[in-house]
Amino acid sequence: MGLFQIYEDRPMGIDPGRYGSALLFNLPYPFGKERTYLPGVHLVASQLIHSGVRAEVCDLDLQEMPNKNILASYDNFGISVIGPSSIPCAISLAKELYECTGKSPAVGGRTVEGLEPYQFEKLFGPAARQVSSDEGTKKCFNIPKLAPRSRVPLASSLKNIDDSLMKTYLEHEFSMPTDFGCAYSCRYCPAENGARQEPRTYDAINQDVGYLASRAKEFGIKQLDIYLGSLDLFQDPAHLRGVLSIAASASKDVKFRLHGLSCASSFVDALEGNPDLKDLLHAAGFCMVSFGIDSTTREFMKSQRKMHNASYSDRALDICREIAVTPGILMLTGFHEEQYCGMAKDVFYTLKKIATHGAVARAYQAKDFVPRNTGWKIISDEDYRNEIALEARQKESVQKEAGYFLENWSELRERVDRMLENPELFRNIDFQMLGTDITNPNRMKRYASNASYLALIAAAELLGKNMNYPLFPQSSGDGLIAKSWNKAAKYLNSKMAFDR
Ligand code: B12
Repeated sequence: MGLFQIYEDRPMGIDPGRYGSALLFNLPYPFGKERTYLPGVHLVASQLIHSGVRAEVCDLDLQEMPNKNILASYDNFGISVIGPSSIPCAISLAKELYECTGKSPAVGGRTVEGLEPYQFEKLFGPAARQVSSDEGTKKCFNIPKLAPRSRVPLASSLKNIDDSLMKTYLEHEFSMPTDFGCAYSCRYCPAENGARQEPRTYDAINQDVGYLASRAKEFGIKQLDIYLGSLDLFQDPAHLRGVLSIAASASKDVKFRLHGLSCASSFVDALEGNPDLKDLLHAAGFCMVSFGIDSTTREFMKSQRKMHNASYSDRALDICREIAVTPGILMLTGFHEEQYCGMAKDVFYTLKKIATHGAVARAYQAKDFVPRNTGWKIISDEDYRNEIALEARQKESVQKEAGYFLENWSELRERVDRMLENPELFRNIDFQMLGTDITNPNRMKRYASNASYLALIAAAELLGKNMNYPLFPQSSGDGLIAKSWNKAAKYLNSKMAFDR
């Protein structure tokens, strides 16, 4: 049966292939080991399919690069970049595709959206086209309309995956979007934020859950481990209720283990305002929620525009204990404004909650500036910097939030330029990476934040409650010591578990 006979909800009502063909690439894990994770770029492929492009996905983690003849049969190429650490690999793939086919691939994803056009040009040259919006996608793939991301089922693209690969994906954790964006705008966050969440339609979610459950049944897989890819899962309790109901009714065929991320305040408000949610969470197989706690210091949370405070964090963890859902504590250390005692407090807080609430530690090393966050934009975009400088003169809160970047932008710009000169250094702004002089210019604070990051991971590991592992940075030097260090770092990084 053809794809479009099953999925009648064809937003555009267009013949598949009317606008040619495209091959989209999922980049391999950037730190030298194989990763099995259903690529998120299937969502873009589904959008293109529903817009009339015959789109397919090549997962370079698990599949070979197609040969020249196969590549030549596609009209267009796309590359999705999930994080800054994948930039070096995206550049070499774009160049390879361009040299092999003469076609410059479209490169998109949240990281790429955060690069200024001059930065993209410097990194990719003429070998690639930057995609920063739906308009850009339409232009690159020559389509008059793009099917909306919230309406397309992932299943439209998943159906093109061969059976053995599909089985492998379903045997591992994978992500499924439930909504897009986030109403809050935490200062360091590089995600899509600052506007109301856009829910995915129940129809699209229903089709996906049904499809995934039926494939799992066919392969004899009893349980699906799904990361509900929302930036704040409990922000819209009514929508979440709908999502959970779909999972609960499909769980006759296959057991679900669902988990997701939430702001502590959204979680508390949702659970206290909707007491029925607890039973629905259990019926759907929801077992873990991670909170972006990030700090225990009030001043710091305010300067980051975090919505929760210490009492929300405590209450969220208490509720988890009451309803028997495992809490994950995302703890970022190493922001420029953090104080030494604050770092120590964060480590103790996490360890205490491991002991009292069965929490799991998810430690990260903060990066003040990454493509798409406020810090990066102030450093890189002069007009934006001037706008913020004007606001900062009028409002004390803006001065508190942005002052560091406004005062130090030229020193920080030199660091960004170093990354543009040597793209390998983009690996150093991965959130698992130990801080370096690029990311943490203050030497003493860098040592302290690296020490607290490692201490938290080591202690949580000993308690059997650790989820993340550290990565070792690349040196920008070219002497013998730097080269040997880079080799050793690459080896160690390939032994670390990848970020989930
Ligand atoms: C699932 C997920 C993962 C999975 C990725 C699995 C995979 N291979 O696909 C895992 C768990 C492995 C992961 C890891 C990381 N992730 Co992640 N992840 C997500 C999550 C939840 C969903 C991303 C997704 O697949 N969406 C589906 C895609 C297609 O949609 P989208 O990203 O919104 O993209 C839209 C547009 O950008 C555009 N688009 C995207 N790609 C392309 C490509 C082309 C050609 C075109 C035309 C358009 C286009 O179309 C989409 C809209 O329709 C988001 C949070 C969120 N809810 O958005 C974070 C997110 C993308 N992750 C993020 C980060 C930072 C990471 C890490 C780098 C963390 C770290 N250690 O530092 C790691 C490492 C990744 C790596 N380098 O390999 C950041 C990215 C921020 C940024 N500006 O760079 C996000 C936004 C989370 C956040 N709050 O900051 N992640």
